Amino acid sequence: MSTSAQTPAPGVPRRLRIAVIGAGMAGILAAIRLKASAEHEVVVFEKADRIGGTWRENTYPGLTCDVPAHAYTYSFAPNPDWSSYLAPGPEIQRYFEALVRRYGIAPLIRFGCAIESCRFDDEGRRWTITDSAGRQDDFDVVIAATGVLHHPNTPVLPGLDDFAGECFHSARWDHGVALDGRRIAVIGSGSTGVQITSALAGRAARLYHIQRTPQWIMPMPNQPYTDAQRAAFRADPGLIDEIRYGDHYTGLVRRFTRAIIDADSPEMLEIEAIVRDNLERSVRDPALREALRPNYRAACKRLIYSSDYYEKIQHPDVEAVVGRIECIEPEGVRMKDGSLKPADVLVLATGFQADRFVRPIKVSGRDGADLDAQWSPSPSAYLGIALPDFPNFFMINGPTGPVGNFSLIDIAERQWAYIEQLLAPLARGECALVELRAETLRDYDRRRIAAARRTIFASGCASWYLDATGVPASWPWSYEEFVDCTAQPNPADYLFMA
Ligand code: NA7
Repeated sequence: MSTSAQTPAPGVPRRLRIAVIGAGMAGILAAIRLKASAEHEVVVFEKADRIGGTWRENTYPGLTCDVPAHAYTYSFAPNPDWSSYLAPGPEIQRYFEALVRRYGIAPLIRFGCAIESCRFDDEGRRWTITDSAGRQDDFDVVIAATGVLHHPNTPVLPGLDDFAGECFHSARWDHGVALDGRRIAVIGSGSTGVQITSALAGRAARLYHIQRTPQWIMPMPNQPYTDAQRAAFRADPGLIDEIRYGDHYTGLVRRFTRAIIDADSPEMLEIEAIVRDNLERSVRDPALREALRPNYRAACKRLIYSSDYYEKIQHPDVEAVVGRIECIEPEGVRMKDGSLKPADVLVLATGFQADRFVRPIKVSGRDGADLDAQWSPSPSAYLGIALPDFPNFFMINGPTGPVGNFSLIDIAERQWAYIEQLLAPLARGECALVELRAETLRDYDRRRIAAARRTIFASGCASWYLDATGVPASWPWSYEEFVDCTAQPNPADYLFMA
């Protein structure tokens, strides 16, 4: 049995060897789909010893997906058992683990296998993948399903190493550290910092939520599903479809994307009114209310959904600390105003290096093209999927795809269905390589950047949406536009090479 990719013969249908990098939500999707088609040989490389990606790595208290659970679910694997409208992180991890079992894809996964490089061999017209142990393997196609927010951002704060207590990043939660009755400082007010603060309020003896920039909070009730509701979902999957495909949720997504792409739209004004009203109604103390009032527009940073943050921040043992940090001292956090926030535990909810897509894997394409160089100063990929100079190399949830407040699973499924169509001519032997035309990406980027500058993300705030040049890197058009663009590849956008 051959385990390496064969040099393709023109016109002869072939079984492709496909490498999928990453066994998170996107990699599992690709593996399930490829296994179901049974057409190709698939190897999934996973650097950890478990599947799950972001849901494996993030285990912090309060972790909840802010997309409704029934929409954050593969279309082909609805889950009647979600415990609540918004699912807790561990439940999502269990969902993926159950699917890996149900679809029998574990045997396809090489765990503990960190890929160091992917090198395209111009002569053999295949990819050589090398892992950190120096093992090499050849493939016809590489699918990078390496995630979006993956590499923790550790802030540069003077004295951080001298902190006398326990300190860890939110995505590296140390479950050996006691929390109850202790003094805890949480740095960062993105979705993560807000969820952690809400979860620890009332548990910590003293909880400081330290925020350089306060955030707008969109109220989002999170009702648990009752046993009767779950039984009804099981009996009638149409009820699940009503949640995920019905007017309520899809209407929200459509209105939200319209708001994002037109900062002066009625939809945007409605969002602003809701979050302003939430702040006014929920925070009693006028001084605290003003401290928590952002000085930029709603949804400029990724909008935070929470039903209880404002309530929890007013808990007697919790203090919102709005301002800049001077340094970390052994006893706690010293603020620029001179105050010390004494802490036993320091949680860095300081986000991720959002432009690290695929890297640190070293990828070299046709004629030695270097991915790092192509992505300097900032990464982009056509529809978040494909690049010129990197034939047969496709991404799921790659740069410039939609990463707004809606289901990345839906986005990944659409991208995968598009990629499958690009694989088809390879499998039929009509060509050996499919590669995006350079002009396709150039034209896309020209239009994308112009549109991105008009989105709410560019309305004057710092956020992980902005690339190194200050341009929002998220899909800048409507959801419907994404659906249209990914429905079918336009052959004119690609080179199909023998
Ligand atoms: P985010 O949304 O990137 O938030 C990171 C937070 O950390 C944000 O409040 C930052 O303040 C703060 N930060 C970062 N560096 C520092 C320093 N040096 N000092 C003080 N504060 C700092 O990350 P999350 O993990 O909350 O959420 C990421 C996504 O995960 C989320 O959007 C969902 O898609 C899921 P800043 O606002 O820059 O002043």
